[in-house]
Amino acid sequence: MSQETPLNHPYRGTKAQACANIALVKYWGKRNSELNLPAAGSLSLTLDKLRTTTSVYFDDKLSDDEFFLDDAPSTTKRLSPWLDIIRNRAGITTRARVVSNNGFPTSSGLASSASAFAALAVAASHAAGLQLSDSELSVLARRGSGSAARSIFSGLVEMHPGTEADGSDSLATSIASADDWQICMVIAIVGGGVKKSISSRQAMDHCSATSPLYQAWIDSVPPDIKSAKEAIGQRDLEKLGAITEGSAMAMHAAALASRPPIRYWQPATLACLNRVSELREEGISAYPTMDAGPHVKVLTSISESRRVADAMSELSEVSEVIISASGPGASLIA
Ligand code: 2P0
Repeated sequence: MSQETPLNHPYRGTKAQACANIALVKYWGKRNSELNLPAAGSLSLTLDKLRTTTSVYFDDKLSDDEFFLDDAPSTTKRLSPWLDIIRNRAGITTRARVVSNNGFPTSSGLASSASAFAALAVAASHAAGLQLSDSELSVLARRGSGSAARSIFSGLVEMHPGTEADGSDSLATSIASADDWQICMVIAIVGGGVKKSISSRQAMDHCSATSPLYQAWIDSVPPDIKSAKEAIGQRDLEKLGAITEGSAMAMHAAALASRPPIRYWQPATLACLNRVSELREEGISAYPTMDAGPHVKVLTSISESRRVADAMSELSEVSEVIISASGPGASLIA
């Protein structure tokens, strides 16, 4: 059989899946908005339970890209410019039909753009006839969403800010796969997973432009990544947890100091954080983190995760609790 190239067989439909990830050392700020280059590195845990499945089909009959998200037609405003990167690279102009489904609330601080663009990078590149390495997929996913670069990989992952002007070295690498060290995240959803009032993209730009704490936040990232990698090397959950909690609080402190402030916290958020502190006093390894939303995610061990989840479930303001172990990297499924 002759080798398939974008010219002789570009229009297959393909399906991929990717897991969301939660940062233990956060990404919050860009050095270049157009190429979506982060101002600093980050470090994350890919989560088995938060999965996105995406199909991409390049179709000659389409005059525009089409996007269906969780069974409803959705805007292609962010999707089409990103697909143009793939089309340019593959030398095609064909429009695509993209069908994506999340098994968890979208745009509510549960990192749906991370799994979305990671799954899309795998499915769309393959559908366009490109064969890309994981590093190339990570660069491509980053153009859609900074956190998506990390979801290409399993388990514990480092995002490198890179130094090249074109962003070719701004990509993620694996630190320890899900098989190397199984740890767990308990996600307490508060407010029923409602959509957030300000996107992380707008929020981090506003924070970098107005927060007097922004530079201090950026300066805190490299030492946190270094310490987190040492903790991972030593399989030291207590040390990794302390960095996780500190990084989230530093990011939110910078966001809160923006003018006007960016405040994702709800009363239920504080109730969760207080309960996590109590769990620690009871001897449980439980370390909270928060993203661009009111939910609280708790880093813990597999053996202690049920106890942490039960404690979160008992809080009246918590509407749902998800326990997730470390998950796999993005992959083609059809
Ligand atoms: C993170 N977040 O490290 C941080 C912590 C939210 C809080 O990455 O503008 O959707 O698309 O690159 O990846 C969410 O930001 O931002 C995020 P863009 P993204 O997970």
